[in-house]
Amino acid sequence: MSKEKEYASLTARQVADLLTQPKNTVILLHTRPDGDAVGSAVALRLLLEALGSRAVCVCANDIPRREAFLLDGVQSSLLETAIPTDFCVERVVAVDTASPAQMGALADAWLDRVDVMIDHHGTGTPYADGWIEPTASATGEMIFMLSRLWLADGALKAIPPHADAAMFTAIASDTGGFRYSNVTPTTHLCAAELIRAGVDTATINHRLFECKPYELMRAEQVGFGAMRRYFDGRMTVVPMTNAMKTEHGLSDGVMDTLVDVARMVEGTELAVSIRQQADGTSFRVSTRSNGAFSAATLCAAFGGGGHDKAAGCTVEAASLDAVIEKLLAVVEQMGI
Ligand SMILES: [Mn+2]
Repeated sequence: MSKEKEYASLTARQVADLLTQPKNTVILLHTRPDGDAVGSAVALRLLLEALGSRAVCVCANDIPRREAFLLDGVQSSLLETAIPTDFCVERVVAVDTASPAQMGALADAWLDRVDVMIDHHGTGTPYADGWIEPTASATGEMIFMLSRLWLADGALKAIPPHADAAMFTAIASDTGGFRYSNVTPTTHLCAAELIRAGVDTATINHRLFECKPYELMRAEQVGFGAMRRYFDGRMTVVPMTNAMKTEHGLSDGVMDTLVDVARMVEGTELAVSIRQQADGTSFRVSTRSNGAFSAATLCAAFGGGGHDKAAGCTVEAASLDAVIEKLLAVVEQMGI
């Protein structure tokens, strides 16, 4: 019988002291990395380097295009190949990664080697000693706290400017530009200090929230054109079939925001995007709830999962209409 391991719950001060010791450090971040994961990892890398360590950020997936500027001048890729051949790993820190599953393909080789986890998700499965702070809006807010502890105790004379920019990016990403309910007075105080330190927040906000690749906007346009509404507009569906992709020359890499298009329509309680997969008979369904409707319960009916506000599943069906029919039956049963 395997026994559940007990992990120590660390404070910011303890983590700060631990990481002050110079060591070759691998910083792990979760699969399909977002701005908080990448920003936190890059900021921590630069801070550890300023403290005398060598450090490298590693993820199961390479960096998304929107966050690519964070790696500029830091390292060329997030993949394991980014670890220099002469790098003898002495310490492993995981950031923004709540559970082993979130490590993706890296879990096999790295999970048991994690020394410290730094994360703000309160609902994960701990896999190492760590500092877990569910009141922090973003892991970036926690890295900010570490950076200012090091500044206050003299371990650091200055914060590398790119580290400050990366922390701001992390916090702005996870708060949707300081708009979500996870924003606290502390979040704004962190941002204020980062602005004072000289972070170019306007440029970062533009990159994160006001600019999209042309092809992605084309995909949104095509999806918007095929939008369907049900239950007096309380459910909004944006479909993307293989025929639509072919006709408009769209690749699968630009489909992630379709559900956000559906979500923006006034009166929408449940937003759904349905993307036909290459095999033709499986459809990837992403759902978002704007209100009390549970996206997780809907997707669980099809073997998927997620949170009440955001969930996903894959539905097998002969056509788009058949998928919608299946979804409508469950939504009607749940009540919307
Ligand atoms: Mn996060």
